[in-house]
Parts: sequence; structure tokens; C-alpha cells
Amino acid sequence: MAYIHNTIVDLKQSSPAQSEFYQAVEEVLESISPILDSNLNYQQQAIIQRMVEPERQIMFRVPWVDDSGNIQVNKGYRVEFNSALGPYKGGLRFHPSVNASIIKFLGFEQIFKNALTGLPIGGGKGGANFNPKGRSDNEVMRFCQSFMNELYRHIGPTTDVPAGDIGVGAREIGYMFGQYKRLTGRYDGVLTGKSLLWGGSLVRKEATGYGAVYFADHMLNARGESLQGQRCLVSGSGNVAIYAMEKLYQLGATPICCSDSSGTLYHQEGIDLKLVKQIKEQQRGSLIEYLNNHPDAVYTPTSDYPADGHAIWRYQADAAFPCATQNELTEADAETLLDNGCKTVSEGANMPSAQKAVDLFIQSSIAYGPGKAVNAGGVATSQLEMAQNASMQSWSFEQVDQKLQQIMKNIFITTIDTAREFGQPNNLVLGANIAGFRRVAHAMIEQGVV
Ligand code: NDP
Ligand code: 2IT
Repeated sequence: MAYIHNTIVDLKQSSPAQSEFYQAVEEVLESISPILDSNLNYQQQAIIQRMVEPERQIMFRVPWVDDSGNIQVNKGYRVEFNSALGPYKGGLRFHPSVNASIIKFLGFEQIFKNALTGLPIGGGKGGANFNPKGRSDNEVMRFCQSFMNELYRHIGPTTDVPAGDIGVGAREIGYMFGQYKRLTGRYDGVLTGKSLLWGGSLVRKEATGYGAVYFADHMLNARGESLQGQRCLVSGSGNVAIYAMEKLYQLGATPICCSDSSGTLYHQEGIDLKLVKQIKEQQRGSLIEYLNNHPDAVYTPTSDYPADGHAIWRYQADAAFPCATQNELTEADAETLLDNGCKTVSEGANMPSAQKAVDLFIQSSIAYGPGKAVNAGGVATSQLEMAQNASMQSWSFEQVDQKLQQIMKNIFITTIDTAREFGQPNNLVLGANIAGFRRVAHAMIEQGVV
């Protein structure tokens, strides 16, 4: 379609060298083309051109002093992408690979994900090219304080509410909250993913992983199947992966693999989740340490991965949960999964599958859930944390989990109903993108040209 093609050509000119961002935009624009054809109002209102341009992008210097007394300088970002549905909402990522392209792809995805939750939250994302690995708690604290010294003037409980993402968990949120409070004198819900001691919500820690499994369960139930007895591959071993594995065990499935940035672990009898939590959450160590307790497990370092993909997707399993990072599942990985009989792929991470892998999953008619639907339980529970902070309440674990389950069910129904409406019942990419897009587009039209 010429309109979409021209939009992407213009985007590449005005925002050069942002491949991850183009990938996210192309996927959304291609799948919404059926409604662009039938509704010229979107074109007349320049909705697409407005949506691909962030409302505001903030880039800043983050200087800090390491434990040896050396001055370090990082690059900080906050992209306030779209506020049609509510305050900007989305995580902060601290990882050496962070750049403008990655933050923009994440912020763009966040707009549609947040719309799908049905809650009043706009889309944003931020972070820094800071590597927390190997840094002491004091170094992480000084970095977070310096990061907040700039960020605090751009955020607020009804304007922009950051949370965690890769490399940002309860420790980092704590240090950033402390500095925000010191700078502003305000004790308000300006960040989510806070500690339960001072304003956090029960279930927020578990929400993304649990939600990804709830979504997979809905996809299977709709096909007359369930997760009971299924053997699963879960990439990553961070916040999302750990709580996806926990929920899989609770629903009678067995995660047999997980991974980290150094390698992949396979344990035929099922991953010892208590040990993974200890290694990753407490010791901040490497998964290779798992072998000290379980010499019968198999560990493949990244140096031994196949040239065209990743060791984890080469194991035979019923279901795959990519929960680490973007483009961690290649076309060759997808081919192997399908050849080995994998029937479900549920994306806990953001954009984990390369575009060609996505195409293969859709063509094969397996149960394939795209990240922006599957991992929306995290941000949805963040909004529940905002609601509790604003009303000065704290809800029980069961109350929040019930709401999370209901939200994931609604997202699944909205997504599959929209896919059916457009005659492609197995294409949940199309369903999620159109459902999210319509909500944001209509809000933008009603709010005028702003
Ligand atoms: P964490 O930092 O807690 O964990 C990330 C995991 O992925 C770690 O095991 C890490 O390895 C591994 N990893 C990260 N980058 C790479 C890489 N380039 N190559 C290989 N492995 C890598 O992050 P989260 O669990 O919070 O986030 C995981 C994914 O889920 C991300 O895509 C994030 O955007 C998405 N997401 C997160 C949400 C949340 O609520 N946290 C909500 C929705 C989506 P190592 O342990 O060695 O660092
Ligand atoms: O990608 C995501 O949805 C997140 N990292 C969570 C965002 C949030 O505001 O909880």
C-alpha cells in the first residue's frame, strides 16, 4: 500500500539508522492496512504520521563516579510517545545495547500494548546504556541518583510514570524513588514496581510472567487444549522468565530450559526454579552455577550456539516462551521449533521474534501470541499500582491477581475477536495491532490536532 510505504520511507529519512524502530513500525503498519483502506479518515487526520513521531524525546548526560573514583558518563533517554489514552507509561531499561532506536521501538510497542489493556495509560519508554553487571550496589545507587537528577523534572504521577524493564528491578526503582523524593519533597506514585514496604503492589513482580502464561492458557483453551503436562522452553532467567516458569509449574506444565546472556540451560526433569531464583535474584550470578547443584543438567555457552540462531529453540518442546530480549528468535529458530512439533509460542519479551519468524508462526497456524498482547500483564498491574497509590489503598494478592487474570482474559478476547472480524482468526498479530490502534486513533481524533 503506497500510503504505508511512503510513511516508512519518510520515517527512515527523518529518523536515520533506527532498525529496531522501523521493524516495530513496519509490523504494526502492515497489519493495520485493512482498516486504513476502509477508513480514509485515518489518512485525512494523518494519524499514522502523528503516531510514529514521539510527542517528546528527552536525551541527557548521566555522569557518575565509580568505586575507583573514575568519572563515568552514560546516555539517558525518556521517550514520551503518545498520551492520547493517559499519562505516558512504560519501563526503563539499563543495558549497554540501549540506544535511541531501541527505546523508540519499545515506546512505540508500548502505545498499542497499553491500549489493549483497556486502562487509561499512554505509551512511553526510557533507559540508559548503563551496564549494571559487575557494579557494586553503591555504584548502581550513584548511577540511579544521577539519572533521576535529570529525569525528575519530566515525570509525575499524572504525567509520566516509569517502571522497570531489563536491568531495572526493585533495587534500581528504590534508588530512583529515593532521589525523586529528595529532589521534589513529594511521596507519590511516580514510579511503579516499588517495594511492598513503601507503595508497591502485590503481584507486580510476578505480573508479566504470570500474564504471559495466562495468555498462553487462553490460546490453548480456545483450541480445546491446556498447558497441563506440556514441556516448555522459557528463554531468559530474569523477572519475566522466572515468574513465567513459576506459573507454568502451578498450571501443571514443566519448563525444561531457560537461559541468560551467557548461555542456555537444559534440565530434562524440569528446571529447579528455587535454585534459579537464588542464582539470579539473590546472587546476581550466571546460570552456569546451576551445574554445581545439578551436574546432570546441560549448559551450552553462547559461543557454542548455532550460527543462525540460539541453542534454546533447538530443544524439542510443546510450547516456547521467549522472555529475554528483542530478536532472540530467528527464522531458523522458528523453523526448528515448528519441525520439532512446538504448537504454542507466547512472547513474554518485547519483539523477541524476527519478522520472518513471526511470518512462519502465523502461516503455520500454531497458537502464536505477540508480545504486545502476551506481556501486557506487567504494565496493567503497574496501572493497578497507580490506582492503589492514588486512592491510598493496598489490595490483597488475591484481589490483584483476580484483576490481572480478568485483564489478560479481556486482552485475549479483544485480540481474537478482532482477528476474526478481519477474517484471519489465527492471526493474533493483526488482532492485537488493529484493536490497539483503533483505540488510540479514535482518542487522537476526538482530541484534535495536538
Ligand atoms: P531482566 O533484566 O530481569 O531479565 C532479562 C533476562 O534476559 C536476563 O536473564 C538476561 O540475561 C537476558 N538477556 C537480556 N538481554 C539479553 C541479550 N541481549 N541476550 C541474551 N540474553 C539477554 O528483564 P525482564 O525479565 O524484566 O525483561 C525481559 C523482557 O521482557 C524484555 O524484552 C522486556 O522488555 C520485556 N518485558 C518486561 C516487563 C516487565 O514487567 N519487567 C513487562 C513487559 C515486557 P542476564 O541474566 O545474563 O543479564
Ligand atoms: O515493556 C513493558 O511493558 C514494561 N517493561 C513494563 C512497563 C510498566 O510500566 O510497568
